[in-house]
Amino acid sequence: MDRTEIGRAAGAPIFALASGAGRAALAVMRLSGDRVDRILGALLKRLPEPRRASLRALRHGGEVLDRALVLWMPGPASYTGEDSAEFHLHGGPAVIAAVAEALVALGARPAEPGEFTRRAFLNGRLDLTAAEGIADLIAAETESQRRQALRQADGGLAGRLDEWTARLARLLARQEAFIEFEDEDLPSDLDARVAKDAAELQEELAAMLQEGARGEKLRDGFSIAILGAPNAGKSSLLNYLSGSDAAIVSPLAGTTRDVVEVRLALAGVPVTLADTAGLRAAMDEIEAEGVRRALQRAEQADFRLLVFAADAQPDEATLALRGADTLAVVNKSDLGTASIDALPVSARTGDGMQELRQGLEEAVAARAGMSTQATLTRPRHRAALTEAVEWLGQLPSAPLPELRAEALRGALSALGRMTGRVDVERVLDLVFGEFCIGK
Ligand SMILES: Nc1nc2c(ncn2[C@@H]2O[C@H](COP(=O)(O)OP(=O)(O)OP(=O)(O)O)[C@@H](O)[C@H]2O)c(=O)[nH]1
Ligand SMILES: [Mg+2]
Repeated sequence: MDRTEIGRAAGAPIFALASGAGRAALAVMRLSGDRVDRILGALLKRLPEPRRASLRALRHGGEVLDRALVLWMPGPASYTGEDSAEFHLHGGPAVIAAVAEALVALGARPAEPGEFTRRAFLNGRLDLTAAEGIADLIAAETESQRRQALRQADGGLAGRLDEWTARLARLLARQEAFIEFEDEDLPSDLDARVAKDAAELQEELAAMLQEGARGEKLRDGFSIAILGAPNAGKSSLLNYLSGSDAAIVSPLAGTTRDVVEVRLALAGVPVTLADTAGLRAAMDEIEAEGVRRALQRAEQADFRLLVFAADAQPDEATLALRGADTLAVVNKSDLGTASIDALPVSARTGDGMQELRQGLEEAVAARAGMSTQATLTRPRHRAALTEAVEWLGQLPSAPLPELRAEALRGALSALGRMTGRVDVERVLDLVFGEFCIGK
């Protein structure tokens, strides 16, 4: 859709309950768009002082609907950039319904999901990555998620992207100058310098792609599958680690059939820990399906905890899963010593469990979590950045200066898509600024 088109349609007054549904002490109703001043005027008789909380009676149809704290925030210095207002109502459903009805009668309509933030973006109040940061902040479950989301909402990612965009734009400016003023006395190595700087930039972007995997995992959560022979104590370990009774434990081999999941935080990252059916030649169809699901989980998980038992020979099926992204333990260390080199633990006595938890935390921390700088958090970012890196990768082999400029332009617009700001004007400013063309 055309940006200006949405922008124009965005002016209609919208409202929504900003607080959760259900009975609560307070309910926050939010209103934004043109004519908000008139709607407020109709409900309150006169507008309150801007940006000051005032306790006012909301009146409609000759009746007082509620006595509420009212905030009047004229645009453009509001969240959406439009004229906005907030009512802190009493939180009963009837109050909310009455105020909503009055707002509709006065010409506002219920907002669609994300519509306030969408308007904020269209009005230049925030970029796309900051908008995503706000969504992530609302969904954040752990401290690290909250920090990452807040950093992104505050423009941390956009800031890094802006820096690269500016550097790319300067490169493009130099490349364009080289094309335009080839006959004039520009430094002769200009073209080569552009190529060298572009290669440096490409390396930095590629490094961000690498570290971005951590940010994405922190946002989406990390998955660990517990695998091993029947009776090795997988379910006991899951219960111990999660401090719950989520999985059934029994001395019968083949107890667990379904995948049993628990959620816990390790190293500040939300982790899904999955207990699976013991790996063996199944006794019946149901168990066979359980083993199939266990192996599928082993493949999908970000990390695997392999469980052997001190009182049994290591089994081939579990041994076969050893490799990268795995940690092996020998459970039931209270019953004997291991015949395999792996961390001894006991779900019964708790021996080695602290080391196990630490090992898992380290594994998670190495693969997911906060980066020192704002980083990628979504597949959308990864796709755009990958494209930018690919464009820059084409530069060294591009035979003509025009094609090199084309590659730089491609990289610029890929980066611009991430923030939603493809700022051609600024690129032109740089072109004309840096070279004092016409001097
Ligand atoms: N002595 C001892 N027994 C344990 C330990 N951990 C688990 N067990 C016992 O081993 C048996 C099997 O434990 P589970 O946790 O059900 O084993 P599992 O690997 O989930 O087994 P399946 O679901 O059948 O694949 C139970 O009787 C547990 O009480 C341990 O550290 N020491
Ligand atoms: Mg089990």
